[in-house]
Amino acid sequence: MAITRVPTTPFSDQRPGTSGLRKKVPVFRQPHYVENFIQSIFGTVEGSRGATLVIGGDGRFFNETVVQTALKMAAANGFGRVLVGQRGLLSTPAASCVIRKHKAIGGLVLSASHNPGGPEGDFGIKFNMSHGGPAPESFTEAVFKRASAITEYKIDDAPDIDLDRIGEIRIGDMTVEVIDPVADYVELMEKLIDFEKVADLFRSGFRMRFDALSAITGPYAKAILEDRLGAPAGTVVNGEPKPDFGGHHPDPNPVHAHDLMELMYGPDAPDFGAASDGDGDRNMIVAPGLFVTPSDSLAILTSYAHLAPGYAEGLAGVARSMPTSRAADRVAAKLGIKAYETPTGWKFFANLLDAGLITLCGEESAGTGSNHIREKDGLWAVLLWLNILAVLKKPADRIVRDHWAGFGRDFYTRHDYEELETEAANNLMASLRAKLGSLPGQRFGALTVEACDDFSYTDPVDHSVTPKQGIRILFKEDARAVFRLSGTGTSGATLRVYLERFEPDPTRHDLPVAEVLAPVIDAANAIAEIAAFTGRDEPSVVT
Ligand code: G16
Repeated sequence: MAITRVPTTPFSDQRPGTSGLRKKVPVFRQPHYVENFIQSIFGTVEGSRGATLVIGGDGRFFNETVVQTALKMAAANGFGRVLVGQRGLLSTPAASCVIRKHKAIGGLVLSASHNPGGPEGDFGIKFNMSHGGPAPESFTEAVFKRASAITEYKIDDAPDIDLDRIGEIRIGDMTVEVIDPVADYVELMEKLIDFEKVADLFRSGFRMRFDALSAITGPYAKAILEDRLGAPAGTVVNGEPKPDFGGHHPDPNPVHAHDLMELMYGPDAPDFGAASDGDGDRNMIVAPGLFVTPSDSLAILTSYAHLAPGYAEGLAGVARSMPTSRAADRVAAKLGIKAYETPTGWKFFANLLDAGLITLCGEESAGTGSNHIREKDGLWAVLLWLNILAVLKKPADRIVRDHWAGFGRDFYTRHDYEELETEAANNLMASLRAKLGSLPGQRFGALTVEACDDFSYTDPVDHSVTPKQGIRILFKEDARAVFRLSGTGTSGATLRVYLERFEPDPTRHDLPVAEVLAPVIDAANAIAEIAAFTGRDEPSVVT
């Protein structure tokens, strides 16, 4: 077997976004497209000669093809050993866990997360560092620079390997170990969560539904919930990962996980409902008759994490992305721990976790995690909830309402305007930025602007500055609107508008979300002139 140097020319669109390079499958299928990007990553990784690399993905269409290519390129680029999930599978949190446990130099994670799959769907490639988390912007920019000037890539001309069989095989001088994608992850969960208490909960007749949306978490959820914790067979639904997610849009929110919502709001709702996304890092929590916003979920987990063995000593601090509601900050204040506010993107949590400044972190986009890995972790969040439910012995909806009664409720919604003309979206943001100086003091309907800015983040650990991370508008009436453009979309631009209002009065906590937020929505629409810039009267998705 020989190493081939293949001449190539750059593609101009290989700049990674919020979470790696995400594009439509046909874009990735262009000749040399995948190879160029992987070569640019391998060229950027320092110390790769002889090192261990992890490779795996969420099983979406094109996953195995890219795994085979990546293996041959890893061999040609001098890696010593690759750990690859059986059938090329590894959930994103499991990849992070495997990288850390086996002290790998990093990992290639193949996923477009919650975006739809299939031949016309989305695909993605990202690199995670040795701490198990997504590469920082300094790394991804270096990858982009290389990709923009690439002239050749290296690949071993070995045949495809058998990814079905667990065990070792060689490609050139490199060892490939096909591993059970679930085992290391289960072992880690056992250390953090009181499996005995959760098993007792299921023995007592507790009923739950976990909807894996035909994506990667199915095998993990079955192994843990049904096989280890004794939940009845059938607790996990849509548990077989499919290349097109069975036509599901694997985004665990009330819109896309509608079957789960219907069940949980119906007459025979089980005690607890949960879902995860395409690559297993997101989670959705639903109590009977009550969707728990990711922002509230982070706050509640922050309140009660100490009930699980992994967090029995308490939390060092908590972090949330800027557009996430401030619910967790209120809990942090009560606990006497520090709360951090980061830009959108899991990578910003890594420094805080590595420095021991925080133990938990989370985002409004259905991501919650802790210092156990350096990715958000959907199933872990569900297990921590189960641990808390098992100890508190209170219904999930009661826990949420008690939380609101104690801390106040942050009414929250997000409006997404998808597939906008990129220029129109950029113009809207530019116009908003230009207005910032004149907004304070202005009244929009029932609300008055108190302050506004374009969020800029200074990392408390390495002091790097990340500017322009979203426009924040604070209203005097304890409400907030945030505007930013998504960094994970694959066609056109997506405008995200995050809307929230704090309500301390418990007698108002059961008001409909739409009613409480109507003045904030009106003010946000007026300030950003959304209809004028985009031609849209309604958002495409409301969560
Ligand atoms: C990724 C990032 C998250 C971010 C989310 C949405 O999640 O890891 O930190 O909140 O994208 O980003 P955007 O608003 O830019 O689309 P995932 O689950 O897609 O990897």
